[in-house]
Amino acid sequence: MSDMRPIEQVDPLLAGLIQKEVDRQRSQIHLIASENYISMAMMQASGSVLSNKYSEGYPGRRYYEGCAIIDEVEVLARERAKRLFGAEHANVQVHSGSQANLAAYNAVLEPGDTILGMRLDQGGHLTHGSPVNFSGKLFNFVAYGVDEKTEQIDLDQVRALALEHRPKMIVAGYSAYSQLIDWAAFRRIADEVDAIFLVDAAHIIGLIAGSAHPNPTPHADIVTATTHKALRGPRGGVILSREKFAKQIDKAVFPFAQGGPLNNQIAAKALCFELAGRADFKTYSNQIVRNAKVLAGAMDDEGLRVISGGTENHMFLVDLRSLDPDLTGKEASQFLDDHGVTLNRNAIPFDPRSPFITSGLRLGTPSVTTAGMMQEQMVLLGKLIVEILRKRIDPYSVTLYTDQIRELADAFPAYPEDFAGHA
Ligand code: DSN
Repeated sequence: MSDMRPIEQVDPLLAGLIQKEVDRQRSQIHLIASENYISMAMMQASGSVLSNKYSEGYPGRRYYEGCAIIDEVEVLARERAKRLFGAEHANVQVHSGSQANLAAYNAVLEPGDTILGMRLDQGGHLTHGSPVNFSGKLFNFVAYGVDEKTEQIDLDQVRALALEHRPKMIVAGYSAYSQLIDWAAFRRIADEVDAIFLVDAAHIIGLIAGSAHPNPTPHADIVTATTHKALRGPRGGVILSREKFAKQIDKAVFPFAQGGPLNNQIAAKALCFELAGRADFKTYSNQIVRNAKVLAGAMDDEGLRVISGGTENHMFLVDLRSLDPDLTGKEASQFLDDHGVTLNRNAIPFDPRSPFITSGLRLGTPSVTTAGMMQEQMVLLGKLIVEILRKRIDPYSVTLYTDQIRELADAFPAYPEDFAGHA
């Protein structure tokens, strides 16, 4: 029989590290826009015996025996994803967002083909053409950006670049952009140049599930996403597509990009799509957006400039130079992490500083909303963050503000006090 002793007995060193991470997650306020807290049921699905099974192939067409139940789990996940987003096809085997993009590009393009995508330093993602990533090495990326004045996507520029370069694919959907995206306008541009329209919805997929953001699925040929951000599921990816691309997408995931699927994660995705279709998830995702708006407004009121004038989704960027021309994203994010608030530095549009230093911070509200914080807490949090940064060389003031941060974290913990950090 398998060893059924708890991890605390089998490997106290590792169990101790997991416990330390729970303590960190409980004691800090988390504003990293791509993170969230998973539930006990999600941990149980993700940590289940489904991890034991190899099942290369797809339901009904496997290379291993004993896959009948695994087939049911994968079909359940696929059907729930299709219903949730109104998609014709869903691939739930893809391990991550980056691999979703790797598979999706290779499903419908040839190496060397031109793709039009957003610049990484203005909100795009590593897989949208970075020269150090497979995307930039395998494909010829042409980049669009935001307008310098509005800091919002300039659709005229997107159209002009599309007409000039005739890309085979146009990519929309970003990692650091806080405005709504006009899916129909992108579709029109893609149709004009006969390009495939791919939406990378990794960041906003949870909002889409809860109807807090317009759904790109009716407009896009392919939608790639992750399941662990605002969607509050396990770490993993999903690809939604039109039926006509289904076979190509599936082949590009397995056998092109991956081997055996992570069946435990697929089970957790099935749970995630079920939960995200329930009424309380709609309330949750709308609250994420409300919290982001209030947090951005509170920081703006304190004199910290919010990029593009505000947010319509779960995140926003701030320009630290509006507080202090010498303050960098690196210094600010490290200082805040040391004083109870975890977030990430982020390049802002037309940032003169390097991506490792930056002039901005990115803030997102999925985690604090899961913890139960509402508008009232966002007003306080926004004010405290700005004050901590403004008074960072005054230890007495910083201590007063940090005490309030700690009180807020204690009042809205990520997990119960006695939780060991695993199912
Ligand atoms: N690393 C994720 C993010 O923070 O946006 C995207 O892959």
